[in-house]
Amino acid sequence: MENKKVAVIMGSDSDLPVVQKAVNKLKSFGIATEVHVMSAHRTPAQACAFSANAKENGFGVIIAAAGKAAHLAGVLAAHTTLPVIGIPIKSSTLDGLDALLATVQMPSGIPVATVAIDGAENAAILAAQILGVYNEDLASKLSDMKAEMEAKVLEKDQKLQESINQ
Ligand code: C2R
Repeated sequence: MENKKVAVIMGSDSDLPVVQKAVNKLKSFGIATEVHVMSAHRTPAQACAFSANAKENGFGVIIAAAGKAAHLAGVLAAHTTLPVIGIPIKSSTLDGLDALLATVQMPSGIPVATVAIDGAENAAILAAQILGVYNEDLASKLSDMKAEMEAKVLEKDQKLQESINQ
């Protein structure tokens, strides 16, 4: 089966400092990634066309990051059958709660898998897990990542026990 790409779309270049973490994580898994600024509000025609053609252009998952009145992920999801993962960005006086609710509260029929406010790394891991269903190499990288995480926590616990029992 051909390796699918992940599209990372952000509503503004001001979102990049957060979105970069998703891009870095996807790269660490060796996933081919395209990154764009597109907006459901400011470039609606481009955003809709990108999403409508994404499957045929070799993408397997779309990640959409936006702050404030974050309609981007929902609008992209409306134009494709690919899974869409939304990252609500903390970019306003409302600390990202506005973007969280706009992203997560999708009407029935058009799901957006929403991660935490600024949860870019988890968006990348979730995208990798989706692609990993049909990609054993990727699934094994994800298993390695979990094993590494487990080893780190066990080491921290070990150190904690040593300092507490001194
Ligand atoms: P600017 O910094 O460019 O003013 O953008 C962006 O994601 C950004 O967080 C401020 C915020 O507006 C968001 N934005 C959206 C959409 N387009 C841009 N929520 C959209 O289409 O949903």
